[in-house]
Amino acid sequence: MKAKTRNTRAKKATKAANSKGATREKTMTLSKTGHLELYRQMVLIRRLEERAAALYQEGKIGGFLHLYIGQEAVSTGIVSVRKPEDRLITAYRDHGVALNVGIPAKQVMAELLGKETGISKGRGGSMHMADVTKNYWGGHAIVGAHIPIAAGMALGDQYQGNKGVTICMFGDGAINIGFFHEGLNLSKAWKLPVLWICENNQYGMGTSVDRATGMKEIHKRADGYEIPHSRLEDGMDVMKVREAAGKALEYVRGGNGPYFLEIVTYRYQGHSMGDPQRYRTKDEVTQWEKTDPIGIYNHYLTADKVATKEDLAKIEKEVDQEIQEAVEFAESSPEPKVDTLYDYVYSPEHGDG
Ligand SMILES: Cc1ncc(C[n+]2csc(CCOP(=O)(O)OP(=O)(O)O)c2C)c(N)n1
Ligand SMILES: [Mg+2]
Repeated sequence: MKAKTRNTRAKKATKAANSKGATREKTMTLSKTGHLELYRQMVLIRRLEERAAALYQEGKIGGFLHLYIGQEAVSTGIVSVRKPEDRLITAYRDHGVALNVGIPAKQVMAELLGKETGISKGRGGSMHMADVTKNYWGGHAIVGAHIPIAAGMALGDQYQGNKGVTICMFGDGAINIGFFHEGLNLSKAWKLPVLWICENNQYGMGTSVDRATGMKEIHKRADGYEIPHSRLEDGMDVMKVREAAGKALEYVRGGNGPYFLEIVTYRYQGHSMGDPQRYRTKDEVTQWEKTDPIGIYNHYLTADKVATKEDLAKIEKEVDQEIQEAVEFAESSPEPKVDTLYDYVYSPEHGDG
């Protein structure tokens, strides 16, 4: 991806919103520092992934690489209302969440390059980033398979009387998988403290939600389990995500059992690298680019006089520097040694030694 395309998407959205004089209802209050931090995280995700895409083209990243570009407001808004005791688990489009929870960019980048210094010591790659010290339980490649794991973690917390709740994020493609129904059913039957979040980015690989799912509004699936639910139409606005996730978390924290939140969003890049994207039109992508989460947030922050253009430009510059350092760190880091192949692998044959 060329540097030119990367900046224009966000800038176009800002410009369009500026010229329309777009306004919005102020939702939750947040300090200037808080707003700038959310902006920084979204820019960090985007810039890291843009560099990752380029490194992939150079053959420095192997395997799968699923980019989160376009969806930054979702994970950023959710993580901003999460408490440290809340467990978080997601699917394979996980770089955004990894950065939001505070895994340093250099460890994320090193993991993408399969280096020993990566957050999963180079064994996980793009789809398997986790850091249990941050209560972040990964990064899961099998569609929907982490849903019962989330139910299990919530059961563990309930059993032990812990106060945290479990936040489980998954894509629209996970809702027709058996795991989904098993997990949701048990969460209701056992009144588990879990927040189910479906990131509806309109596609599961090359299949649109309309073609794969009979029900138009995914959140209504939760009715089948008598789990309360809602849908956020504008998942491109980080403050709206923050508000919706905040309310849903309050419900779950109140000991009321599970809640289901659908967040509508869009991914600008293909499913993984090398996706010819024949399943959608350029026009459709352009329409969604008008609400680019970074561009729109940039507009609101300056229009509402929360931040100046200079404040935001300074953040972007700092992020560019951070990404540059992350790339240098990752490229100069060692590969895992071959004789450590069985380390961190549970196998009765090899024991745990
Ligand atoms: C059980 C299972 N079946 C099929 C696949 C292949 N697969 C990988 S991603 C994907 C689509 C998932 O779409 P969605 O849940 O909407 O996530 P998104 O890619 O949109 O973030 C599929 C079918 C898989 N990884 N696991
Ligand atoms: Mg999807």
